[in-house]
Formats: sequence, C-alpha cells, structure tokens
Amino acid sequence: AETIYLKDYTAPAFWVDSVDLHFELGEEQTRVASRLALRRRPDSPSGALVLDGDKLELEQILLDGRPLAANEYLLDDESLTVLAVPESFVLETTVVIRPQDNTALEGLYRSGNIFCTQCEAEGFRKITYFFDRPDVMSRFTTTIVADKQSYPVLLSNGNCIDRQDLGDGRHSATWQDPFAKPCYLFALVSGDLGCVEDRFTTCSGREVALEIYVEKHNLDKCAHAMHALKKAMRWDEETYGLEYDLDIYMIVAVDDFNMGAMENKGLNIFNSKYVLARPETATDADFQAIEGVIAHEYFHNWTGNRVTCRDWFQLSLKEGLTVFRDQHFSSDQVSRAVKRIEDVCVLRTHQFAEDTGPLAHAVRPEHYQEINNFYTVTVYNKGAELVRMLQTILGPDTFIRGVRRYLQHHDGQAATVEDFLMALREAGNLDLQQFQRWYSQAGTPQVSITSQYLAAEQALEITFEQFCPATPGQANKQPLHIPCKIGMLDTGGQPLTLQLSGDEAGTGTEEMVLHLRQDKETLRFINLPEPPVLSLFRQFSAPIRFVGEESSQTLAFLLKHDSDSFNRWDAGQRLAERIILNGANQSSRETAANDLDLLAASFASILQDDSLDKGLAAKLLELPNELYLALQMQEVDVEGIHTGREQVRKHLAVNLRELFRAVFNASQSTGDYSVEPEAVGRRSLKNRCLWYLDALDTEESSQLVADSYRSATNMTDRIAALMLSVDNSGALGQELLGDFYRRAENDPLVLDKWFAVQARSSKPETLASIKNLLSHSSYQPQNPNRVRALIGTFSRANPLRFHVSDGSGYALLAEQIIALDPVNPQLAGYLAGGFSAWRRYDEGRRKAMQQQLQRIVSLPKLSRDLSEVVTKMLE
Ligand code: HT7
Ligand code: ZN
Repeated sequence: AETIYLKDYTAPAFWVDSVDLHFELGEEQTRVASRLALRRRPDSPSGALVLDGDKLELEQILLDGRPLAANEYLLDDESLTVLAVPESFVLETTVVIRPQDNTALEGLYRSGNIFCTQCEAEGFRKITYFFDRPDVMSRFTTTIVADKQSYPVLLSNGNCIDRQDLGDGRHSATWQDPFAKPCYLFALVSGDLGCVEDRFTTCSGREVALEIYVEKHNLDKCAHAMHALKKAMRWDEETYGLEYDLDIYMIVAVDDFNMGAMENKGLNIFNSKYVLARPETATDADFQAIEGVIAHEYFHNWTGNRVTCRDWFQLSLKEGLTVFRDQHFSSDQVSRAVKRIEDVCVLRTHQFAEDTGPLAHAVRPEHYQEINNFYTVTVYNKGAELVRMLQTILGPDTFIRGVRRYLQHHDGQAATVEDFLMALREAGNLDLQQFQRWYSQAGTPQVSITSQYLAAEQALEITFEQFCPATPGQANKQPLHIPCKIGMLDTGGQPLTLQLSGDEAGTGTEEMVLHLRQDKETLRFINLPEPPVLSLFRQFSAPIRFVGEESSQTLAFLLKHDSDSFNRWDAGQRLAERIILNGANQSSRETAANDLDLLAASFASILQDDSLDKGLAAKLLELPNELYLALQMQEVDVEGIHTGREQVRKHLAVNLRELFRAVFNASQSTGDYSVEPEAVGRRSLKNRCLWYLDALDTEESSQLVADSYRSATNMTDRIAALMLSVDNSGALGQELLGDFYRRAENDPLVLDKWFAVQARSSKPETLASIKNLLSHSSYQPQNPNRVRALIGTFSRANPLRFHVSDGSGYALLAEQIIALDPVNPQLAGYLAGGFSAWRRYDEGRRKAMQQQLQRIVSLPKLSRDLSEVVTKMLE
C-alpha cells in the first residue's frame, strides 16, 4: 500500500466555494447528486481536476451544465479525473451507493433502521466525489429525500431552511450550514427517532435549541447526556470565553459505531454507549464517560471545527487539545485528584505500552498508510499531556490567552501544530523550540535522579538524567524540554520552602516547576537544615517514566504525607509494584515480605482516615493492574504477575479484614442514586473493600458478594459483585450471570457488559466460554460494541487467559480478526493491536503470536488498515 508522508504536503489546487448535495435515501439504493462550485487557486499549476471517490457508481457528470463525453474524464476505484477544466466552473455528479451493505461503518451506512454517516477521516469519498482532505473548506447545503413513514426525521448540519411533503409518500428537508467546513465534518441522519429537547442561553444572550435524538424506547435515558451538554457549554464560556455559534445543536445516538462519537458541525453522531444511561443500566464510570465524551465533542466545535487541521498528520492538534480540554472540564466536575490519577493510569498502561512496541509513533507521525490506524492513545492521550505541559510551562492564564489567540488567528482555517505553538509562544513570550520535539519524537523518555545532601552546606544536589529509548525509525533521540513540578517534605511530613541556588532573591515557595532541558543536569537547592524527602513530577507534570532512588520506607512516607494527592497515589503504586514484582522473583521474597508489612500498615491508616475523600481512598487502595505490571518487566511473566498480585490482595485481605469490613459497611449507600462525586467515591470505596474481602474465599465472603449483587439498586454495585462471582469457583457466578442476562436481554449496552464480564474472567474455562459465546444468539459480529466487549476485552484486558501458554487465545483472536477484516477493516486493525507486545513474551508465546501474525499477513486480500499494523508488527 502507498505510504503518505508529511513532508510531501502540498496545498489543494482548487477552492470549493459551495457544495449542494441531494440525497434520495432508498432501501435498495441511495442516489447522491452533488453540485460543486470550483475555482482554481491562482498559485496552483494548471492541470486536470482529480477528486476522491471510493468505489462509487457514477450515473451522470456535467461540467457547467454540459454532459461530459467518455473521453473527457477517467474513473477508477479511488478517483475521478476531469481532464480539462476552466479556471472557475460548476461540476455536477450523480452517484449511486448502497448504505445498507456498508458494514465498514464509514461513509453513509445503516445502524438498524437509521441512516447515518461517519466521514472522519476519509469517509466522505464513499458518499460522493470530492477533495476528501481537511484543508478544503466549503459551505454545504444538503437536501434529504426519504419515505415519510419510515424516516420521519431528516437531519444534516446547520439550520433547516426548507421542508416539503412530496406527495408520493416521501418528504424532504433542506439544511444549510453557514460555516465553511471540511467534508469530514459533514453529517446526515434519517430515521424514526424520538427527540429530547432543551434550550441553552449563551453568554451573549442567544438561544440555542438542544436536541438529542435516540430510538424511542431510549428516550428515558438521555437526561444525563443533556445535563452534561449544558454544563460543557457553560464551562467553555467561563473557562475559555468560547460561545456556541449555531442556533441548534443536535446529538444522535446509534448502536453501530466504530469509535466513541463524532463532532460533525451542529450534528454530533454518538455511539449510544456515550449517550444512554440510567442508574440500572450504566455504571458510575459510564456516567462519567458520557459526560466526558459529550464535552469532548462539544469542545471540538472550536478546537477542531472552527479551526481544523491542515492535514491528518496534525490530528493531535485537534484531538490532543480537545482531550486536554475534556479532562480539565471533567476534573472541574469531580474530584480533581481522582480524575488525574485515572487519566495518568490510562496513559501509563496503554500509551506507554504503545511506545514500547512496533506501533510506536510520534504525536505527530511523519508517515502513514491508513490514517484510521492513527486514532491512538499516543495522538489523543499523549497529545493531551503535551498540551498539559504547555499549560504548566506557560502558567494557566497565559496558556488560556495563547489558546484564544490561536483560535482567533486561525478561525475558519486549517492549521498546523506550528501555528498552535506560535500562538502560545507569542502569548507567553517564551521559547518553545525545544518543546516542539515532543511532537516529532516518539517513545517514553525515562528520567532518573540521584541526589546528594551536603550537610555542611545545608544543600541538596539533584542530578536529573533523561534518556529516550529507540523507537521504530528513530534510533537516536534529542533531549526534551521536561517540566518537573517539585516539592520537598521535612521528616515530619511538612512541606519545605524551596530555594534554588543562584536564585537567592527568589521568593520561597513550597512547589516549583523545574525546566529540564539537557541529557544530564544538576540543580542545587539551599537552606535545607536536614535532608528533605523529594516529591518529584507532581501531578505527573510530564509523560515520562520516572526512575527514583527511594527506599520502600520513603515510598510509604510519601503515601502517608505528600500534600500532592497524585504523588501519594504514585508512591503507593510504586511500593505495591515492587512487592508484586519481587514476589515473582525468589531471591527478593524476603524484601517483599517486609515491604508488604509496610504496605499493609499504610493501607490500614488509609482505611482509618475518616477525613480522606472516599474516591481518593479507593484509588490509594488499588493495586497496579496486570497490564501495567507487565510493562515493568523485561520479559513478561504472565502467571507470575497474576499470582503475585493475587497474593498481595489476599495478604492484605487477611490482615486487614476487620477494617475492610468496617469500611464496606460504613460505605453503604443511603437514599437515591446520585452521580455526585461523593456518592461515586463512596461506591468505589465500598466495592474496593468488597474486592479485598472476596479474596478471603470463605463462605462468608461469597455470601457477601451474593448479597451485594442481589441488593444492588444500580449497575455499579451489581456489576462489581457479578465480576467477583464470575471469577470465583462455585455455582454462584453462573446463577448470577443467568439473572443478569434476563435483565439485559433488551438492552444492547447491558448485554455488552454481560459479554465483557465473561471475557474478563480469570477462570481457566474462559477461553472455552468465549468460544461458546461467539455462537450465542445475542452475539452480533457486525456490531463493534459487541465485538469489543467480547474479543476486545479478552485480548486487551485479560492477560492471564489471552496469553494462555498453549497459544489457543492467540488462535482465537487471529480467527476473529480474519473473519472481521472484510466486514469492518477499522475494527480488525484495532483488534490486531492485541498482538503488538508479542516480542516482550517468552519464546513459546512469542513464536505462537508470530505464527498468528504471519498467518494473517499471508492472506491474499487484506484491508489497508489490517495490513499496515500487522506488517509493522512483524518488521
Ligand atoms: N474525531 C472523532 C474521530 C472519529 C473517527 C475516526 C475514524 C473512524 C471513525 C471515527 N469516529 C469518530 C472522534 C473524536 O475524537 O471526537
Ligand atoms: Zn476528538
């Protein structure tokens, strides 16, 4: 397949001033007529007009009203070339497409009885001939014609300017979007949908109609999404001074969707998972994800839509910035510390893993074959961390000024990462030259520190060394500008005043940002009468792997005393990791045992601390997950990690059972369900205690799990208990699964949970049960949520059973990928990522995974999505 390079970018040869689209939606075929007003750009060379079009069936083509003869244009599976065109002209085409057969879910497709679109990144070319690239921005007018009874709702971007009853059982609606936009933001929806309506008054007093469209039986599950939307709109006004710009904002929920949601101008289309929620059907995490995704898509209206990307290499320009904004918004709604811990956990578990493997790429990659493969945790989440570092470097006020400047200067344009950095630089009057390397250099930098206390001088010298391991195509790395937020504690746990040598005049603060820029550098802090305890990279101020020199006692001390909640949590994680990984290693067992006592004592004091935020307590009591632990080993010891972690869990349960029990009892819910942080925190603490108590594996603990399931009044508590019961021996798991299925039967999102719980089970029978589930009447291989729930969960969230030593987990994944590729290449490419760490396993597993990858790559016809990832993995 062809490789596309950032360095080859050239500006488009034509402007498209207006686009008029006319859709006739039909059960058998859909006819799309397009009228484009084109103008050659004065600076562009003369030559043919080449438009993108993916396997379209052309019925008619007119240039300035004149039908073109067959020798005046060329057609292939990917493009339409009109050989000679004037400087300015109108091109009309009519094509036929078949949305009902479109299982790839790109372009115009059907989800159940709903017609909907997904155009990002390159789906518009599956609808009509066009310049399918983000730097061609045009004004769209769209008319939709469809059967009135089956498709009463007809939606597109912008404002509805006309509706007609066509008298033949059909009706039409015409929509006009006043804002020029790239075609990836085009959307169309049509179906028999119900609508929840609300209103929002913007800061300047304009009235905006808010409409959420869902299948009618879901109308009672939209309140949370609507509430989140209004909060997001207000937050963007208050935080960034950004106001919504159309008179209507629509959201549509569909069951079949490749990603989370799509920010189409004025008409967002969502995976129903990120809209629909009631306490009985959705967990606290689901409620929070809905709030986050609703906000994310809304925030794109400025960071993405009003200012879009020049090309897809700049994807993080909109995605990293918008994830940063949604994380900031969410942290303003919930416990700030808990949100930061969750975000870092995703980054360190998934993005760091991506960085260590064959698919590692820069936040702004330099080449790709299939852009769908670059909607990654690196582009999104590491991209957000880069923006966060910029905020840390500039300070919050200058940062906001810089973002506003960027949006003002580039409003209505397609921008680059350089444009963004330039605006921030101008706002802050700062040099961001070295910082820019973060965008082009892949890999996770490692920062190690050594420190020396000089008693006679009452000074501390800290030496920082940064090193970034090689990644594919990038053997040598340059030093990065790394902001390190630092604090120090005295031996009593009190914060110390910081004073850098050479900055004697500087007013002492308890926290400061150090700007690390060299491979190795030493900083000296003065006026320290005793050796301090260091708290480094507070709030995870840079996306690095930190290699500290702390003893286990120091980690326990930080877990108890650090005023930075993130570093409290991180110290606990590092201590627990040390114990679990040492436990897997015979020679270090004794150290592990001492450390375990230290951890147990720390956990005891957390459980006894009534003043602690419950959500934070639940986080502090969490053991590092198996995927994260695997990343810390040279060669992954699949069973050792699982067993080591289970032993620590059991040890803590046995030693702290009374405390866990007491906190479990004290955290029972009172009153109605609420998603307020206090209630969410209480449930998470309660279910964390239950997780430990369950490890006791007694009659009593099993009864506690059963009671917890049966008395649950919300999905959070119910699924927590179900997961535990499914992992345990005994008949309870099967009984509760049966009950859960009966409750879930008519709700696809709850059914997904039923599949996922079984795919995640650590029981040895899991693989066999997944095979059975593949032929279950509720398994739908064409529905991405269902596939992700079963196959995605198994391969990405159940390392113990996926990596079973006989390789049968790998064979199962490969079979599913192969079957899925012709149906939905994007999903197949995503699932193949489950093999990406194959080189980090023992020889037997390595060979078994390699064999499956070779089996896939040797198939005669692979999609571009799948072939790119599998080939890279084998390189
Ligand atoms: N900007 C949206 C990306 C997206 C997407 C990309 C490829 C294929 C399908 C897709 N659905 C949505 C999502 C977002 O970040 O908001
Ligand atoms: Zn996005």
